[in-house]
Amino acid sequence: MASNSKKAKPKFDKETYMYWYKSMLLVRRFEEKAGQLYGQQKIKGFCHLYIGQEACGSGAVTALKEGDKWITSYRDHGMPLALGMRYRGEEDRSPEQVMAELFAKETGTTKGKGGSMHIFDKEVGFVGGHGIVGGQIPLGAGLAMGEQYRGTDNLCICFMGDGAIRQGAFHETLNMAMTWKLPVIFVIENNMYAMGTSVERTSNVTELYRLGAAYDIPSEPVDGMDVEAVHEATAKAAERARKGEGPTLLEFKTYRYKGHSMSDPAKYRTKEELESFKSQDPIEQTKQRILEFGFATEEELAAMNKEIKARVLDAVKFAEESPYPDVSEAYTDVYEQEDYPIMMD
Ligand SMILES: Cc1ncc(C[n+]2csc(CCOP(=O)(O)OP(=O)(O)O)c2C)c(N)n1
Ligand SMILES: [Mg+2]
Repeated sequence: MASNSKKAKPKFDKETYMYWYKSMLLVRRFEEKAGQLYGQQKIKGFCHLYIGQEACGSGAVTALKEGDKWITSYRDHGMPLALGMRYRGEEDRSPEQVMAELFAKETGTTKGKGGSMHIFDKEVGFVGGHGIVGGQIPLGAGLAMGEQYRGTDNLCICFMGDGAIRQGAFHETLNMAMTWKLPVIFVIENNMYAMGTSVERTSNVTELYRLGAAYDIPSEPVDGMDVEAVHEATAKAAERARKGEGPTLLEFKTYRYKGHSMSDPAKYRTKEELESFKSQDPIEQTKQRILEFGFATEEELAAMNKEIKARVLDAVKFAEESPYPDVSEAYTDVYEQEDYPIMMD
Protein backbone atom coordinates (compact mmCIF):
# COMPACT_ATOMS: atom_id res chain seq x y z
CA MET A 1 0.00 0.00 0.00
CA ALA A 2 1.16 3.51 -0.79
CA SER A 3 1.03 4.46 2.91
CA ASN A 4 4.11 2.30 3.55
CA SER A 5 6.26 4.49 1.36
CA LYS A 6 7.29 7.88 2.72
CA LYS A 7 8.09 9.28 -0.69
CA ALA A 8 4.91 8.15 -2.42
CA LYS A 9 3.70 10.67 -4.98
CA PRO A 10 0.17 10.81 -6.34
CA LYS A 11 -0.14 9.27 -9.79
CA PHE A 12 -3.40 11.10 -10.45
CA ASP A 13 -4.90 14.45 -9.53
CA LYS A 14 -6.80 15.25 -6.36
CA GLU A 15 -10.16 15.29 -8.13
CA THR A 16 -9.65 11.71 -9.32
CA TYR A 17 -8.77 10.39 -5.87
CA MET A 18 -11.69 12.24 -4.30
CA TYR A 19 -14.07 10.88 -6.94
CA TRP A 20 -12.82 7.33 -6.34
CA TYR A 21 -13.26 7.66 -2.61
CA LYS A 22 -16.67 9.28 -2.76
CA SER A 23 -18.14 6.98 -5.41
CA MET A 24 -16.88 3.80 -3.75
CA LEU A 25 -18.18 5.01 -0.40
CA LEU A 26 -21.57 5.75 -1.95
CA VAL A 27 -21.73 2.25 -3.43
CA ARG A 28 -20.69 0.66 -0.11
CA ARG A 29 -23.24 2.59 1.97
CA PHE A 30 -25.96 2.09 -0.64
CA GLU A 31 -25.38 -1.65 -0.73
CA GLU A 32 -25.23 -1.95 3.06
CA LYS A 33 -28.59 -0.22 3.22
CA ALA A 34 -30.03 -2.40 0.43
CA GLY A 35 -28.94 -5.52 2.34
CA GLN A 36 -30.59 -4.21 5.50
CA LEU A 37 -33.83 -3.36 3.70
CA TYR A 38 -33.86 -6.80 2.12
CA GLY A 39 -33.67 -8.30 5.61
CA GLN A 40 -36.71 -6.20 6.53
CA GLN A 41 -38.49 -7.50 3.40
CA LYS A 42 -38.86 -3.99 2.01
CA ILE A 43 -36.87 -5.11 -1.02
CA LYS A 44 -37.92 -8.42 -2.53
CA GLY A 45 -36.80 -10.75 -5.31
CA PHE A 46 -33.15 -11.13 -6.26
CA CYS A 47 -30.49 -8.83 -4.86
CA HIS A 48 -26.73 -9.20 -5.41
CA LEU A 49 -24.48 -6.76 -3.60
CA TYR A 50 -21.25 -5.18 -4.93
CA ILE A 51 -19.60 -4.77 -1.52
CA GLY A 52 -15.85 -5.46 -1.84
CA GLN A 53 -15.82 -5.03 -5.62
CA GLU A 54 -16.29 -1.23 -5.72
CA ALA A 55 -12.86 -0.45 -7.20
CA CYS A 56 -13.68 -2.46 -10.33
CA GLY A 57 -16.45 -0.04 -11.27
CA SER A 58 -15.08 3.28 -10.00
CA GLY A 59 -11.54 2.70 -11.31
CA ALA A 60 -12.84 1.96 -14.80
CA VAL A 61 -15.13 5.02 -14.80
CA THR A 62 -12.23 7.48 -14.61
CA ALA A 63 -10.37 5.65 -17.39
CA LEU A 64 -13.23 5.97 -19.90
CA LYS A 65 -15.25 8.82 -21.36
CA GLU A 66 -18.81 9.91 -21.94
CA GLY A 67 -20.31 8.04 -24.90
CA ASP A 68 -18.69 4.72 -23.96
CA LYS A 69 -21.11 1.87 -23.24
CA TRP A 70 -21.20 -0.21 -20.09
CA ILE A 71 -22.77 -3.62 -19.66
CA THR A 72 -22.62 -6.09 -16.78
CA SER A 73 -24.36 -8.94 -14.99
CA TYR A 74 -27.07 -8.81 -12.32
CA ARG A 75 -24.50 -7.48 -9.77
CA ASP A 76 -25.31 -4.10 -11.17
CA HIS A 77 -26.12 -1.47 -8.54
CA GLY A 78 -22.60 -0.06 -8.23
CA MET A 79 -21.82 0.96 -11.80
CA PRO A 80 -24.81 3.23 -12.47
CA LEU A 81 -24.17 4.95 -9.12
CA ALA A 82 -20.51 5.52 -10.02
CA LEU A 83 -21.36 6.68 -13.55
CA GLY A 84 -24.15 8.96 -12.37
CA MET A 85 -21.86 10.66 -9.87
CA ARG A 86 -19.16 11.12 -12.52
CA TYR A 87 -21.31 12.52 -15.32
CA ARG A 88 -24.15 14.30 -13.58
CA GLY A 89 -22.37 15.61 -10.48
CA GLU A 90 -24.65 17.53 -8.14
CA GLU A 91 -27.64 16.97 -10.42
CA ASP A 92 -27.35 13.21 -10.12
CA ARG A 93 -30.40 11.29 -8.92
CA SER A 94 -28.97 7.77 -9.39
CA PRO A 95 -29.16 6.78 -5.71
CA GLU A 96 -32.87 7.67 -5.68
CA GLN A 97 -33.60 5.99 -9.00
CA VAL A 98 -31.65 2.80 -8.35
CA MET A 99 -33.17 2.48 -4.86
CA ALA A 100 -36.65 3.06 -6.29
CA GLU A 101 -36.00 0.26 -8.79
CA LEU A 102 -35.11 -2.10 -5.94
CA PHE A 103 -38.45 -1.15 -4.38
CA ALA A 104 -40.21 -1.83 -7.74
CA LYS A 105 -41.47 1.75 -7.87
CA GLU A 106 -42.36 3.70 -11.01
CA THR A 107 -39.59 6.26 -10.37
CA GLY A 108 -36.96 3.52 -10.71
CA THR A 109 -34.43 3.30 -13.53
CA THR A 110 -36.58 0.69 -15.27
CA LYS A 111 -39.93 2.13 -14.09
CA GLY A 112 -40.02 -0.50 -11.35
CA LYS A 113 -40.37 -3.30 -13.85
CA GLY A 114 -36.79 -4.57 -13.95
CA GLY A 115 -35.80 -4.79 -10.32
CA SER A 116 -32.33 -5.27 -8.88
CA MET A 117 -30.92 -7.32 -11.78
CA HIS A 118 -32.04 -4.98 -14.56
CA ILE A 119 -30.85 -1.47 -13.84
CA PHE A 120 -30.45 0.65 -17.00
CA ASP A 121 -29.33 4.26 -17.44
CA LYS A 122 -28.98 5.18 -21.09
CA GLU A 123 -27.94 8.76 -20.37
CA VAL A 124 -24.64 7.64 -18.84
CA GLY A 125 -24.19 4.72 -21.26
CA PHE A 126 -25.19 2.00 -18.80
CA VAL A 127 -26.87 -0.75 -20.82
CA GLY A 128 -27.80 -3.13 -18.01
CA GLY A 129 -28.04 -5.26 -15.73
CA HIS A 130 -28.47 -8.83 -17.19
CA GLY A 131 -29.74 -11.89 -15.33
CA ILE A 132 -28.62 -14.65 -17.68
CA VAL A 133 -25.08 -15.61 -16.71
CA GLY A 134 -22.87 -14.68 -19.68
CA GLY A 135 -25.80 -13.23 -21.62
CA GLN A 136 -24.26 -9.76 -21.61
CA ILE A 137 -21.04 -10.91 -23.31
CA PRO A 138 -22.35 -11.15 -26.91
CA LEU A 139 -24.52 -8.09 -26.24
CA GLY A 140 -21.41 -6.15 -25.21
CA ALA A 141 -19.61 -7.13 -28.40
CA GLY A 142 -22.73 -6.09 -30.32
CA LEU A 143 -22.67 -2.66 -28.67
CA ALA A 144 -19.01 -2.32 -29.68
CA MET A 145 -19.86 -3.41 -33.20
CA GLY A 146 -22.53 -0.71 -33.36
CA GLU A 147 -19.96 1.93 -32.43
CA GLN A 148 -17.50 0.57 -35.00
CA TYR A 149 -20.21 0.53 -37.68
CA ARG A 150 -21.19 4.14 -36.98
CA GLY A 151 -17.54 5.20 -36.94
CA THR A 152 -17.57 6.75 -33.47
CA ASP A 153 -14.61 6.64 -31.11
CA ASN A 154 -16.73 5.08 -28.36
CA LEU A 155 -16.07 1.65 -26.95
CA CYS A 156 -17.93 -0.87 -24.84
CA ILE A 157 -16.68 -2.19 -21.52
CA CYS A 158 -18.27 -5.55 -20.83
CA PHE A 159 -18.08 -6.97 -17.30
CA MET A 160 -18.71 -10.58 -16.36
CA GLY A 161 -18.13 -12.89 -13.42
CA ASP A 162 -15.67 -15.78 -13.21
CA GLY A 163 -18.61 -18.17 -13.65
CA ALA A 164 -19.72 -16.53 -16.91
CA ILE A 165 -16.50 -17.36 -18.75
CA ARG A 166 -17.35 -21.05 -18.64
CA GLN A 167 -20.24 -20.33 -21.00
CA GLY A 168 -19.77 -21.08 -24.71
CA ALA A 169 -20.96 -17.57 -25.56
CA PHE A 170 -17.81 -16.13 -23.94
CA HIS A 171 -15.54 -18.07 -26.32
CA GLU A 172 -17.60 -17.41 -29.43
CA THR A 173 -17.74 -13.71 -28.62
CA LEU A 174 -14.02 -13.37 -27.95
CA ASN A 175 -13.26 -15.08 -31.22
CA MET A 176 -15.47 -12.79 -33.31
CA ALA A 177 -14.50 -9.65 -31.38
CA MET A 178 -10.83 -10.22 -32.12
CA THR A 179 -11.46 -11.23 -35.73
CA TRP A 180 -13.43 -8.02 -36.29
CA LYS A 181 -11.19 -5.88 -34.02
CA LEU A 182 -14.19 -4.61 -32.11
CA PRO A 183 -13.66 -1.71 -29.68
CA VAL A 184 -14.51 -3.72 -26.58
CA ILE A 185 -12.86 -4.28 -23.20
CA PHE A 186 -13.81 -7.61 -21.66
CA VAL A 187 -13.48 -7.57 -17.89
CA ILE A 188 -13.71 -10.69 -15.76
CA GLU A 189 -14.47 -9.69 -12.19
CA ASN A 190 -12.91 -12.74 -10.60
CA ASN A 191 -14.35 -12.82 -7.09
CA MET A 192 -13.33 -16.50 -6.91
CA TYR A 193 -16.84 -17.94 -6.73
CA ALA A 194 -19.83 -18.53 -8.96
CA MET A 195 -22.51 -18.81 -6.29
CA GLY A 196 -20.86 -21.47 -4.06
CA THR A 197 -18.61 -22.95 -6.76
CA SER A 198 -14.95 -21.95 -6.66
CA VAL A 199 -12.97 -21.25 -9.82
CA GLU A 200 -10.81 -24.37 -9.20
CA ARG A 201 -13.86 -26.60 -9.37
CA THR A 202 -14.84 -25.54 -12.89
CA SER A 203 -11.62 -25.72 -14.92
CA ASN A 204 -7.89 -26.44 -14.93
CA VAL A 205 -7.42 -22.88 -16.14
CA THR A 206 -7.57 -20.81 -12.96
CA GLU A 207 -5.57 -17.82 -14.24
CA LEU A 208 -8.56 -16.60 -16.14
CA TYR A 209 -6.89 -13.86 -18.19
CA ARG A 210 -4.93 -16.60 -19.98
CA LEU A 211 -8.08 -17.63 -21.85
CA GLY A 212 -7.60 -14.59 -24.11
CA ALA A 213 -4.45 -16.16 -25.57
CA ALA A 214 -6.58 -18.69 -27.46
CA TYR A 215 -7.90 -15.79 -29.56
CA ASP A 216 -4.70 -13.67 -29.65
CA ILE A 217 -6.33 -11.07 -27.42
CA PRO A 218 -3.89 -9.09 -25.24
CA SER A 219 -4.83 -10.10 -21.71
CA GLU A 220 -3.64 -9.35 -18.21
CA PRO A 221 -4.41 -9.86 -14.53
CA VAL A 222 -5.17 -6.73 -12.49
CA ASP A 223 -5.40 -6.11 -8.73
CA GLY A 224 -9.12 -5.41 -8.54
CA MET A 225 -8.88 -4.17 -4.96
CA ASP A 226 -6.64 -1.30 -6.10
CA VAL A 227 -8.55 1.43 -7.87
CA GLU A 228 -5.37 2.92 -9.40
CA ALA A 229 -4.43 -0.43 -10.97
CA VAL A 230 -7.95 -0.81 -12.36
CA HIS A 231 -7.81 2.68 -13.88
CA GLU A 232 -4.39 2.10 -15.46
CA ALA A 233 -5.26 -1.26 -17.02
CA THR A 234 -8.59 0.05 -18.32
CA ALA A 235 -6.98 3.18 -19.80
CA LYS A 236 -4.44 1.05 -21.66
CA ALA A 237 -7.16 -1.23 -23.02
CA ALA A 238 -9.24 1.80 -24.04
CA GLU A 239 -6.35 3.29 -25.98
CA ARG A 240 -5.96 0.02 -27.87
CA ALA A 241 -9.68 -0.17 -28.64
CA ARG A 242 -9.84 3.45 -29.86
CA LYS A 243 -6.84 2.93 -32.13
CA GLY A 244 -8.78 0.17 -33.89
CA GLU A 245 -6.61 -2.61 -32.51
CA GLY A 246 -9.52 -4.49 -31.01
CA PRO A 247 -10.39 -6.08 -27.70
CA THR A 248 -8.43 -6.59 -24.49
CA LEU A 249 -9.25 -9.11 -21.78
CA LEU A 250 -8.67 -7.97 -18.21
CA GLU A 251 -9.04 -10.15 -15.13
CA PHE A 252 -9.80 -7.98 -12.11
CA LYS A 253 -8.93 -10.04 -9.04
CA THR A 254 -11.51 -9.05 -6.48
CA TYR A 255 -13.76 -10.40 -3.74
CA ARG A 256 -17.34 -10.07 -2.60
CA TYR A 257 -17.55 -9.65 1.14
CA LYS A 258 -21.16 -10.82 1.31
CA GLY A 259 -22.78 -14.00 0.03
CA HIS A 260 -23.68 -14.48 -3.63
CA SER A 261 -27.19 -13.17 -3.11
CA MET A 262 -29.25 -12.51 -0.03
CA SER A 263 -29.95 -16.17 0.78
CA ASP A 264 -26.32 -17.35 0.80
CA PRO A 265 -24.62 -17.85 4.18
CA ALA A 266 -21.26 -18.29 2.29
CA LYS A 267 -20.19 -21.40 4.17
CA TYR A 268 -17.96 -22.56 1.29
CA ARG A 269 -15.18 -20.14 2.18
CA THR A 270 -13.07 -19.48 5.25
CA LYS A 271 -13.08 -16.50 7.56
CA GLU A 272 -9.34 -16.11 6.96
CA GLU A 273 -9.89 -15.80 3.22
CA LEU A 274 -12.51 -13.09 3.74
CA GLU A 275 -10.30 -11.24 6.22
CA SER A 276 -7.31 -11.32 3.87
CA PHE A 277 -9.32 -9.45 1.24
CA LYS A 278 -10.86 -7.06 3.76
CA SER A 279 -7.34 -6.09 4.76
CA GLN A 280 -6.87 -4.84 1.16
CA ASP A 281 -10.16 -2.97 1.18
CA PRO A 282 -10.30 -0.62 -1.83
CA ILE A 283 -11.97 2.23 0.07
CA GLU A 284 -9.51 2.01 2.95
CA GLN A 285 -6.53 1.93 0.53
CA THR A 286 -7.84 5.04 -1.23
CA LYS A 287 -8.47 6.79 2.07
CA GLN A 288 -4.88 6.16 3.18
CA ARG A 289 -3.57 7.60 -0.08
CA ILE A 290 -5.75 10.70 0.19
CA LEU A 291 -4.51 11.33 3.73
CA GLU A 292 -0.91 10.70 2.78
CA PHE A 293 -1.05 13.06 -0.20
CA GLY A 294 -2.77 15.68 1.93
CA PHE A 295 -5.80 15.86 -0.38
CA ALA A 296 -8.18 15.82 2.60
CA THR A 297 -8.14 15.43 6.38
CA GLU A 298 -9.64 12.63 8.50
CA GLU A 299 -12.36 15.09 9.56
CA GLU A 300 -13.25 15.99 5.98
CA LEU A 301 -13.51 12.33 5.02
CA ALA A 302 -15.64 11.59 8.07
CA ALA A 303 -17.95 14.46 7.07
CA MET A 304 -18.18 12.99 3.57
CA ASN A 305 -19.16 9.63 5.02
CA LYS A 306 -21.88 11.28 7.08
CA GLU A 307 -23.16 13.16 4.05
CA ILE A 308 -23.28 9.97 1.97
CA LYS A 309 -25.15 8.07 4.68
CA ALA A 310 -27.75 10.86 4.75
CA ARG A 311 -27.94 10.77 0.96
CA VAL A 312 -28.69 7.04 1.01
CA LEU A 313 -31.41 7.59 3.61
CA ASP A 314 -32.92 10.27 1.35
CA ALA A 315 -32.89 7.75 -1.49
CA VAL A 316 -34.76 5.24 0.67
CA LYS A 317 -37.33 7.89 1.61
CA PHE A 318 -37.79 8.77 -2.06
CA ALA A 319 -38.24 5.10 -2.97
CA GLU A 320 -40.69 4.44 -0.14
CA GLU A 321 -42.80 7.48 -1.01
CA SER A 322 -42.89 6.74 -4.76
CA PRO A 323 -45.92 4.95 -6.23
CA TYR A 324 -45.93 1.49 -7.76
CA PRO A 325 -46.33 1.46 -11.55
CA ASP A 326 -49.87 1.44 -12.89
CA VAL A 327 -51.21 -1.96 -13.94
CA SER A 328 -51.35 -0.74 -17.57
CA GLU A 329 -47.54 -0.53 -17.47
CA ALA A 330 -47.47 -4.33 -17.69
CA TYR A 331 -48.18 -3.91 -21.40
CA THR A 332 -45.55 -1.29 -22.20
CA ASP A 333 -41.82 -1.74 -22.90
CA VAL A 334 -42.40 -5.33 -24.00
CA TYR A 335 -41.98 -6.85 -27.44
CA GLU A 336 -45.18 -6.92 -29.46
CA GLN A 337 -45.64 -8.43 -32.90
CA GLU A 338 -48.25 -7.06 -35.24
CA ASP A 339 -49.73 -10.50 -35.85
CA TYR A 340 -49.88 -11.27 -32.15
CA PRO A 341 -50.96 -8.08 -30.39
CA ILE A 342 -50.90 -8.13 -26.62
CA MET A 343 -54.47 -8.46 -25.41
CA MET A 344 -55.40 -5.64 -23.07
CA ASP A 345 -58.39 -7.43 -21.54
C1 LIG B 1 -27.45 -19.20 -17.86
C2 LIG B 1 -27.59 -19.16 -16.37
N1 LIG B 1 -27.23 -20.23 -15.65
C3 LIG B 1 -27.35 -20.21 -14.30
C4 LIG B 1 -27.81 -19.10 -13.66
C5 LIG B 1 -27.89 -19.08 -12.14
N2 LIG B 1 -26.82 -18.25 -11.61
C6 LIG B 1 -27.06 -16.99 -11.23
S1 LIG B 1 -25.67 -16.26 -10.70
C7 LIG B 1 -24.72 -17.59 -10.96
C8 LIG B 1 -23.24 -17.56 -10.63
C9 LIG B 1 -22.43 -16.69 -11.53
O1 LIG B 1 -21.20 -16.38 -10.93
P1 LIG B 1 -20.17 -15.37 -11.53
O2 LIG B 1 -20.26 -15.36 -13.01
O3 LIG B 1 -18.84 -15.69 -10.94
O4 LIG B 1 -20.66 -13.93 -11.03
P2 LIG B 1 -20.74 -13.35 -9.54
O5 LIG B 1 -22.10 -13.70 -9.02
O6 LIG B 1 -19.63 -13.93 -8.75
O7 LIG B 1 -20.64 -11.87 -9.71
C10 LIG B 1 -25.50 -18.63 -11.44
C11 LIG B 1 -24.97 -19.97 -11.77
C12 LIG B 1 -28.19 -18.00 -14.45
N3 LIG B 1 -28.65 -16.86 -13.90
N4 LIG B 1 -28.04 -18.03 -15.78
MG1 LIG C 1 -17.89 -14.84 -9.32
